[in-house]
Amino acid sequence: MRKLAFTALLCCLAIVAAGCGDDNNSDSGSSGGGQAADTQTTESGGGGGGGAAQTLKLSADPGGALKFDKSSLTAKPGKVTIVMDNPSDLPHAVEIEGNGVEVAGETVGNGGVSKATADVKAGKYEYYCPVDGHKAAGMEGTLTVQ
Ligand SMILES: [Cu+2]
Repeated sequence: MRKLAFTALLCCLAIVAAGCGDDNNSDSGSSGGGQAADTQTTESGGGGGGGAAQTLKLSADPGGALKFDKSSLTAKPGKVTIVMDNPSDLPHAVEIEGNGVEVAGETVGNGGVSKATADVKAGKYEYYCPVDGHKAAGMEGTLTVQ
């Protein structure tokens, strides 16, 4: 009886662990038929994921100017999340675009946080605020992945 319950518990843990590792290791290298980047890979290996997700901090201009506090960001290939704080009185969001990737975060008001997560490869991407007119006004930057 005891043993059965314990096994069930282990089973749950294994599922949780697999769920975690799942997202991190998308670059399993030369396994042949990789196609779409967003294919859900089910990896059986437990243990710490290789490429940890990266978080890049960004902030909208607190004074209400249509710009971010950084005009360039760098990251390594893999999963990247841009987290943008919005300390201004205008609504803003952050979007990552380039090389077939286009991910927009939520548009948030004062005190809000907009997040955009993308799986990126080496190359240049842009990030910008998708709110009407903001990008054109200069609310944009370059994300370099290398
Ligand atoms: Cu904006």
